[in-house]
Amino acid sequence: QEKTQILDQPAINRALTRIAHEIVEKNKGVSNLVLVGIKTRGAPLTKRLQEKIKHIEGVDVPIGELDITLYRDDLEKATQNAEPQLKDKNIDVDLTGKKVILLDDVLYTGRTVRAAMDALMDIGRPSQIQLGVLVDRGHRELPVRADYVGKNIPTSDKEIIVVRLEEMDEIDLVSIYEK
Ligand code: 3GP
Ligand code: 5GP
Ligand code: MG
Repeated sequence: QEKTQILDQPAINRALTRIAHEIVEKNKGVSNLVLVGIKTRGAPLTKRLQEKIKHIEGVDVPIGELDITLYRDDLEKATQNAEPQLKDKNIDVDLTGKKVILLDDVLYTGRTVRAAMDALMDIGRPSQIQLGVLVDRGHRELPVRADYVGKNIPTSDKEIIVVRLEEMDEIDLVSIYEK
């Protein structure tokens, strides 16, 4: 049941433009950066940021993607017994010595990001890992924080954030739903 629209298309676009500038500023340029999106909706966000950074700096920052999904050893078990883990990866660049910026649509418990960081460290040895998300909905269960945040949306555990992106959902819209 839809409650409130939080970000419309212009607002999402402005947030991503700001984050692109923040990435360039914090890293004093874009040398040695790699953008890695967490599927599914982290991937289109990564492409959009790559385009925006190209506008600012004139450089195509390399991108990759990780597919992190919930793993259940017993499908009958409740989701609270499931832990996200790496299902697939598509990263052509050597990550050793690179500054990797992980990107996802929503940050919640932090467990997906933890699994993504494990996967990155298995692939290579990045000099640094940073994190960017479109929405931080709170409720962290691990000491994870984002370096770049589109919008902080404090949620109750009965609410979920629905992120729709044009590339897959025909519309750009972030809203809060009551479960
Ligand atoms: P997305 O990354 O494409 O947005 O986590 C798998 C999908 O389920 C995500 O797809 C996300 O949108 C959606 N989702 C909605 N609410 C939740 C939630 O509370 N936890 C998780 N893990 N995923 C959620
Ligand atoms: P975490 O592992 O931090 O609990 O959850 C992060 C992952 O789950 C993200 O990939 C995100 O897509 C998804 N997720 C968690 N909560 C929500 C939510 O409220 N809305 C959406 N769209 N995705 C969520
Ligand atoms: Mg996601």
